[in-house]
Amino acid sequence: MDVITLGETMAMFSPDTMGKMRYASQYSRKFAGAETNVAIGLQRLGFQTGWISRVGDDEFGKGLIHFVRGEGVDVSQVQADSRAPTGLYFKEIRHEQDVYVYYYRAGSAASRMSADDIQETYIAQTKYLHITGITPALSESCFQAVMQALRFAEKYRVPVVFDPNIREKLWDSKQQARERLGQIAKQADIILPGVSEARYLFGDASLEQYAQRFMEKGASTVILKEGSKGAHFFTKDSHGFVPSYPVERVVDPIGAGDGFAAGLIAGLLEGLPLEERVAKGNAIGAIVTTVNGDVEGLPDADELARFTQVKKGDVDR
Ligand code: KDG
Repeated sequence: MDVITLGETMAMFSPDTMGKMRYASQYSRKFAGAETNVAIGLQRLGFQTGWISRVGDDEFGKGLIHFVRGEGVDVSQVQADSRAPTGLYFKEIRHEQDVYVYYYRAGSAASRMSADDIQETYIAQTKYLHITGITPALSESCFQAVMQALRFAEKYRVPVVFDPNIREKLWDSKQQARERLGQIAKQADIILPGVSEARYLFGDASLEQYAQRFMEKGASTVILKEGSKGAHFFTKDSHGFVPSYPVERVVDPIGAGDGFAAGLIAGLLEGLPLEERVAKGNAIGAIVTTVNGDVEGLPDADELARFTQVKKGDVDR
């Protein structure tokens, strides 16, 4: 397996019209979750991924597993839990730059994941473990599941890619978020926070200081993302900035960070230099924003190559 990830995927309801949610009467049902967004992004680029989770033993859970399996992700470590429902989430697109999410996921099947759900042999055979800061925020047992996966990763020297993905709505307090995300960061090799997330964790400081704080915890590479502008990278002996690709129209920005993570990890697996990995992340993040849905825009290798060539002016449209 190239990459294993663990977390919650939900039935997602995207309004068919823009504006306040109270007026939205028609929705398109999709499926989304940061971790499977990354796994699906990698599958589309030709990599092998696996996902650890729980879904409700209900119609949404069944549909969700079909969908993720259909994208080629290994779902052998996903359990159907008859004691809790599949989580839901609704989007409110007031306009393309002003998008809100509402969760109906408290007590969901995925929030009942625990350390016992993590199989040592499954983690032992992967090239990378991908962790987001969403999973540990779901419940105490989910936090323990993440810590167990990290212990196995350490035992088998599996490098960890950590995206803090801070969801304030899911944490009990800022202090809890800071402590727990800090604990996870200590086990991570590559950390991908947004600049605003670094500020949330460490307060006001320079980009160099944020990178330094993460590296003091043990990370070898820190990528500080600045949305549509691009991303800054830092290692012990290098740093730089890779601008993103402008897009004509942002349709739905949610999922861009997961697209970035998929591109960056793909670049790692391909052995690309760091700058090119970041550029690949930027490109996929940009493409994702042009399509409605969190995974619908994730490109395959040909689409990705065409996007970057068009942006460089190398081909006609
Ligand atoms: O990163 C996109 C995710 O936010 C979305 O797919 C849903 O996993 C999700 C979450 O917890 O917000």
